[in-house]
Amino acid sequence: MDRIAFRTCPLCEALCGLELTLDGDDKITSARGDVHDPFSKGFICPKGASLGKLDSDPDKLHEPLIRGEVASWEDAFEAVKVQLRRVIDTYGKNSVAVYLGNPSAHSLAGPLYGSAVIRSIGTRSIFSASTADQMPKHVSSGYLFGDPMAIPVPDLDRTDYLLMLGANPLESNGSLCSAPDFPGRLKAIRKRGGKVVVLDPRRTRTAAMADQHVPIKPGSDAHFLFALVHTLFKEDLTAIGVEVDGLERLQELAVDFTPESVEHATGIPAETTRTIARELAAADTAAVYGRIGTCTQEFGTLASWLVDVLNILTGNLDRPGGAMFPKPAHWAGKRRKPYVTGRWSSRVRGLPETNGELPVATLADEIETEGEGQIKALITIGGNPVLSAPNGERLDRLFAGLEFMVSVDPYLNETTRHADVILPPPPHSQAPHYDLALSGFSVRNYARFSPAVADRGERPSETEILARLAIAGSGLDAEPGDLDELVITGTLQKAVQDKSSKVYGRDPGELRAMLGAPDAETRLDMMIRLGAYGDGFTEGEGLTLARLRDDHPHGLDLGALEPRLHEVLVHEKVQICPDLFANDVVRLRTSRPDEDFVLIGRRHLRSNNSWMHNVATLVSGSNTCNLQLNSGDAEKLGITAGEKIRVSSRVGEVTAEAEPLDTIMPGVVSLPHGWGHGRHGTRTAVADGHAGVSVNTLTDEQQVDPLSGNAVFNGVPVRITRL
Ligand SMILES: Nc1nc2c(c(=O)[nH]1)N[C@H]1C(S)=C(S)[C@@H](COP(=O)(O)OP(=O)(O)OC[C@H]3O[C@@H](n4cnc5c(=O)[nH]c(N)nc54)[C@H](O)[C@@H]3O)O[C@H]1N2
Ligand SMILES: Nc1nc2c(c(=O)[nH]1)N[C@H]1C(S)=C(S)[C@@H](COP(=O)(O)OP(=O)(O)OC[C@H]3O[C@@H](n4cnc5c(=O)[nH]c(N)nc54)[C@H](O)[C@@H]3O)O[C@H]1N2
Ligand code: SF4
Ligand SMILES: [Mo]
Repeated sequence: MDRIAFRTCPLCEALCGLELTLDGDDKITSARGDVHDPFSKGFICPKGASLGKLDSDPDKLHEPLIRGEVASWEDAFEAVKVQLRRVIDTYGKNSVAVYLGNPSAHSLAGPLYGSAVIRSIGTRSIFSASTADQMPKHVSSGYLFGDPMAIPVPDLDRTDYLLMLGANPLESNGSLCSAPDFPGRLKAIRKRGGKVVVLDPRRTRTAAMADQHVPIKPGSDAHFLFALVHTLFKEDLTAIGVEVDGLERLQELAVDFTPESVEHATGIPAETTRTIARELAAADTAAVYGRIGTCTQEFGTLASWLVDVLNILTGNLDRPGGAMFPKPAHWAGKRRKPYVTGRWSSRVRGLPETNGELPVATLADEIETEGEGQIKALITIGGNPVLSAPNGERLDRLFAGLEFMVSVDPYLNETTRHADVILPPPPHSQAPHYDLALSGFSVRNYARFSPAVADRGERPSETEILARLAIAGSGLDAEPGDLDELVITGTLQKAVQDKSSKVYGRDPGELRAMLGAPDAETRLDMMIRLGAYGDGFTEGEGLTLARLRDDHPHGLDLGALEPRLHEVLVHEKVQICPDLFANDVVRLRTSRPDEDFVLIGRRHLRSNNSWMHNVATLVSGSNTCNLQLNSGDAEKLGITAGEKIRVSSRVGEVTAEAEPLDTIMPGVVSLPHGWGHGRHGTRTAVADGHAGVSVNTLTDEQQVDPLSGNAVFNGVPVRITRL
């Protein structure tokens, strides 16, 4: 008998509700948009629609592998324990590295247990996809507001003017801005008479649907944004609505960034820049939004910072229609200590720690360079750095020589083929969902809890796998429930002593008695009850996990975003011009030599980073790994469509088919990331038939944004040659 079940789509940041049909064997036979979800209202994309195929992909692992052989869970965890302890005892804690990949931000397990894995080992060798992604934005918010997680999102549904840089939500469905049906929300801005302006080296589908597309040279956003700041000051167009420190210094820094002075760097005519500054200031409400194009570049932190500087200068920070701070259901109060980076540095290159982690761009150095603290073992959780990190080929070589590697991953892929032990989590149908990471960045306040829609039988959940991994790392004899109990009692004890908490002064034992058995869902229940909309353990009004689950199976709309800077601001005032950033402006001023060609990335609607190319319906048609280049450049070089072209950089070379287009700037070429399949020892039959090449064979791990340590994927110098 078929049945219907509902859950949040876990595949990207858009948080769409899904209506799933399951057959008598609990297999998902169809996935549609959940029309009753108050946030996504039935929106779905081709990836969400493929959840069933992804769930039941025959190449997925169901049981652990120890050196390629199927093993019992017990043996696998025992092997992990023995090997981790051996490496720690021989070489010390920092010799074990942890890499947390993108899906671990989309699961319940990653946010709840990732840190337990790290802490149980006590290692500082912590890496994640964040330093290949949004770390500049965390650093920017950390210094502006004191909290790296206080990232303002554009109030898409109410803004009159959206200035968007380095984002292509028509393909990506949005990032650091969870907005199901992002394309529809953009269209609505225009429909209500607003304006959308997109800065991108390519005329993407997003740029094409906007009112205005301004082509910008890769890596030059900070120049352009500074020229906007300059113009606002020069023409007396500022209208600051929040208290700030550092305004004079900012104004001084902006003095010589005239629109004319940045023309060469950005490729943008001075008049265009001036007009945008004036429009931004004149709009009733406006939001500036920068995403991955502005982060994964040499000046990622400066660009991310200037985005919010503009929101502040135009009076649009923290007001409806501007850039606002979401309030997720699990939000339990302001951060205490103001954020800093560089509390320690990486061993080999001296790169600063950010958010407690080190740049993935230096993972290879830390494995290769001998000495105390050299990485000898690696744990990957939902990550594929061989394809996703800069100079992935170097990691590929080095992973092969590690003394021990364990991966929590459903696939035997480019990265996990090096693992001694693979621990596969159950498919999405068998996992519950609550978006701890992304509901903090959504354009409406919204909460949804989805219980698992199918039974996983004897198989451990991902939360249990990570808990067991943490226990293995600690060397202690414990059960996952012991770990949860520790977290629960610790959290409650802190909460009752916190004056701003709903449970201040209460008896922690009494609160504990109101919760269930120690597990992931009980922890979530605790967070929601302590959270912004929670019942505060009163059993009166307010949210609990059970209420969210039973009364709101399609999700709960908690309203439009409201001004709340005072709730998140850790500093006394917004620090509009932090020293760390001001000092980096020197680097921005020293112009780079012009390169003949620079490489940028791109995303395709039916891909998702490196790991969804094994679903046949997603890898067909236009979802291909072509080298896009400007038609004029192609003509000059005599390159024709479909011709094989060699692309080389300081670190490597690949061969890809040319796709000349008039929608990409001259001097810019583009390859999507996440390809380069078909390697020996993987089990991804469909992906192997659509292998493509890895753009990260070309990207240079020695280039980073120095303030955040973030990888540079855009503006990579390359040479193009005909074969
Ligand atoms: N379909 C699909 N959706 C995804 C993903 C996916 O792989 N596929 N990945 C998910 C993840 S992990 C993330 S982080 C988000 C990212 O979401 P987005 O930030 O929207 O990412 P992209 O679609 O890559 O858009 C980045 C745009 O920046 C442009 N760009 C490149 N360099 C520069 C530059 O120097 N300046 C400016 N102004 N623009 C530049 C590129 O041409 C590109 O159009 O997407 C998520 N959603
Ligand atoms: N050149 C270039 N490189 C990039 C980017 C770019 O724009 N250009 N984008 C960067 C960005 S934004 C990101 S986020 C990173 C992503 O980088 P990573 O996170 O390293 O890579 P993914 O491709 O997302 O790999 C996800 C892995 O998780 C596994 N997985 C899938 N679902 C689950 C699950 O539920 N649980 C667990 N445990 N594992 C699961 C998959 O099998 C796969 O091995 O790539 C970065 N790399
Ligand atoms: S847009 Fe993202 S969340 Fe929505 S269905 Fe597609 S992959 Fe899932
Ligand atoms: Mo990402």
